[in-house]
Amino acid sequence: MEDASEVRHFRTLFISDVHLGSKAAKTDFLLDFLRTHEAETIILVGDIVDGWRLKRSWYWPQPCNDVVQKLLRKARKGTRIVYIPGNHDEFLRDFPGTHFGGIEVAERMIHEMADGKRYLVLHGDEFDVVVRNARLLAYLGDWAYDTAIAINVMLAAVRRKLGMPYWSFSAWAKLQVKHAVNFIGEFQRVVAEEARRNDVDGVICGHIHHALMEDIDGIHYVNTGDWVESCTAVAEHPDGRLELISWAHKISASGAPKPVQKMVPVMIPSLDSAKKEGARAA
Ligand SMILES: [Mn+2]
Repeated sequence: MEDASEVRHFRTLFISDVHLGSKAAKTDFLLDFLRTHEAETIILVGDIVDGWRLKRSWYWPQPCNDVVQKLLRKARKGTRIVYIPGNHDEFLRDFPGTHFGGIEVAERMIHEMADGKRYLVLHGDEFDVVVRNARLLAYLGDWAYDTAIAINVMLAAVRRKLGMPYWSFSAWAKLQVKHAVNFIGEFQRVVAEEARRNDVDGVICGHIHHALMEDIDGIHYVNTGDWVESCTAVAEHPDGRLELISWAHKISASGAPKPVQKMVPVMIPSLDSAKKEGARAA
């Protein structure tokens, strides 16, 4: 039998959508995961800190510090850590190429697996506009696709400068459950298409809180999931093989640390405020 406390060693770990600073963040699960998983490289694939949530009301209990300290300690001990910002921690997008505490910040990156396969790594929020207007853009053609992405990036920057929150898929999905399933499928297709444009074998992203490893039209689509509900991460073995790890399942099976918050079906931390503000928040 495998000992639950045994430390597993990987070449790379990919983690996204932790939403530190929101009450929904499952920090205890993540701390347990970080204690029992080591890697040469850890890539944080966005929405690690929920900056928009923190702007509204400060919620930063000790476990949030513990997660940050744990990551910084790993960096000090020689783990390479790359932080790719998402829409919730987009304040970091003003600092591409910088380092803090040994952690590199990058907007996106190409990661080469041990077996030579190349993966585009990005958070994924830049495709929201394309996904929401998929039908119209398909009708208008390629130029509209590129223009829509460019406009989305520009608008996001303007909104950021004005202190306005970014449009949130999760908040929107909660209110438009019927369209959410289509959105997820369309998101996966659009992200896979972006990988193809970049001439890589696969793509690793987060954002939609749906962990998945699947072949989409010849592109290996990998979504790391989240630490708000599903508690999932993606690990690269020394031979380049990828594994989707679900840590909530492991913990409930071994009866180890109990989560502080009870499991509630909340996709995003800022839903209540999003509702108040008419679904445009976070
Ligand atoms: Mn996101």
